[in-house]
Amino acid sequence: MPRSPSSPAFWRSPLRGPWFTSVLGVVLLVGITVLFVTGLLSYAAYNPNLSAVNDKTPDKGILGFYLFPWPTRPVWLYRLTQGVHVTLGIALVPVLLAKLWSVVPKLFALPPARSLAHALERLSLLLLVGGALFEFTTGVLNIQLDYVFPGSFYTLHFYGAWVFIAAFVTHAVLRVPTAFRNLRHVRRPSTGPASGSPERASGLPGAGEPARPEDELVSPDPLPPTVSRRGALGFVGGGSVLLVATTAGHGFDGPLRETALLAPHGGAEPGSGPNGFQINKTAASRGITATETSEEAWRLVVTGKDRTVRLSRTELRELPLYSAALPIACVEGWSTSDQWWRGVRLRDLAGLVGYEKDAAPDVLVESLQRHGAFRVAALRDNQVRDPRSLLALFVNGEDLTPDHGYPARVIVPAAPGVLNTKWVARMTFGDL
Ligand SMILES: Nc1nc2c(c(=O)[nH]1)N[C@H]1C(S)=C(S)[C@@H](COP(=O)(O)O)O[C@H]1N2
Ligand SMILES: [Mo]
Repeated sequence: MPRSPSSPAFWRSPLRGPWFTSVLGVVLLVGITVLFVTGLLSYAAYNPNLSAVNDKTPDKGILGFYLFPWPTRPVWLYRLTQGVHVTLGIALVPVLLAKLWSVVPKLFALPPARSLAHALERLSLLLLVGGALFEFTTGVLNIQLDYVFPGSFYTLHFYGAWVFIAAFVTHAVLRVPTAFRNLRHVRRPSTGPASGSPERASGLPGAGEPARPEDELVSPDPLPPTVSRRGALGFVGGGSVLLVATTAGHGFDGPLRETALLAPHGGAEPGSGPNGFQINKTAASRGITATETSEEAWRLVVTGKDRTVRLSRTELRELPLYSAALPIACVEGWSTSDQWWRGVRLRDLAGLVGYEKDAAPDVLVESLQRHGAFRVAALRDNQVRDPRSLLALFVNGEDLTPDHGYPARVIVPAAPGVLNTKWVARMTFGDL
C-alpha cells in the first residue's frame, strides 16, 4: 500500500529525532537572536527618524521605540555589527535548511489540528517558517544581487523581521525547555551509524505511553543509516564553514578579499594603488560625467541659517583640510579597511553658513546623481560635529577617482556606507 506523507512511516531517515532537531534548534536560538539584535542596530544606524529622506518606514510606529542617535565611535562599529549580521546570516543558511528538513514530517501530520491550542501552534509555525524563509531569502538576494528590491528591500526585511521574531519568540518559549531536556536526557548518538531504533529519553515515558511531540520525529520504520547523526551535523557545520570562508573576506582588503568568492564584488574591480578599494556604484553607472565634475562646472552649494555659499573645488582645497582614517562599511556586509581620507570638516562647512561649530545641526546631503537610490542622505548633528566627519577631496594622498566620488564625497565615522554620499553637489544644514 503506498504511504502518504501524512503517515509517519513515509519518513524513513534514521537521522530524524529529538536530539538532532534540538541541537540545530539551539544553534538557531543563539544565532537568530544575534541576527535580530544586529539587524535592529543596522536599522538605527540609518537614522530613520531623522528626515523623510532617510525614513523608508514612516509607518513603523512603536517598532521604532528603541531608536537612538547612532554614535560615531568606535569607527569600526557598523563594520562590525553589519559584518556579523551578514556573515552570520549566511552561516546559518545550512543550519536553517537542516532544521526544516528535520521537522518536515510535522508539516504533513494529520489531523491538521487536534485542538484549538494545536491549531494556534501550527499557525505560529507557518509564520515562523515563512518568516525565516522570507528573511533569509530577502537578505541573501540583497547582498548577492545589489538591491533587487531597491528601497523596498529595507521595508520588506524590516517588517518581515518583526513578524518573524514574534513567531520565533513564541516558538522558543514553547520549545526551548524541551530542546534542552532532549540534549541532556536523550541517549546521545554514538559516533557510529545512527541506531535504527527510535531515540528514547531515559527515565521518561516509554513504550505504551502516548508519544510526546518530539518522538513524532523518529521514523517508525527507518532505513539503514548511511551516516551518523554527528556526521550529519558535521556536514551541516562544514557547509556553514565553507560559506563563511568564501564570504568573510569581503570585510577586508588585499588578498583576503580575493577569498570572498561568493560575495559580490561591487560595480567595479577596485584595482590597485591608493584608490584601490571596493567600489559599489561606478560614476558611469550613475550617469556622472567628467564635464559636470570639471573645475569650471562643479560648485558645492552649502546652505545654512542665514546664507548660501558656492565653492569650487579649488576654493574647498584652500579651507583648512584634515585627515581621518575611516572604513566604508556597506549594509551588504562588505567593508574596507581604514582609508586615509582628507578634506573639509563637515562642522567647518556648517561654520561657513552661520553655525557655531559645536552647535552644528543636522545636514541634508544631495548628490549630482539625478536618479537611482542613495542620491540623498541625512546626517544627524552628532555626526556633523565629529571632527573626523569630512567632505573628502582626497583619499590615501591622491585625488578621489570618479568612482570614489570625485570631486567630493562625505565620509562619516562608524556610519553605514549609504550615508557616505558620493559626487556631492549640495549640503543644506538645519534641524531635520
Ligand atoms: N551618490 C551616491 N553615493 C553613494 C552611493 C550611490 O549609489 N550614489 N552608494 C552608497 C553606498 S550604498 C555605499 S556602501 C558607499 C560605497 O562607497 P564606495 O563605492 O566608494 O566603496 O557609497 C555610498 N554613496
Ligand atoms: Mo551600501
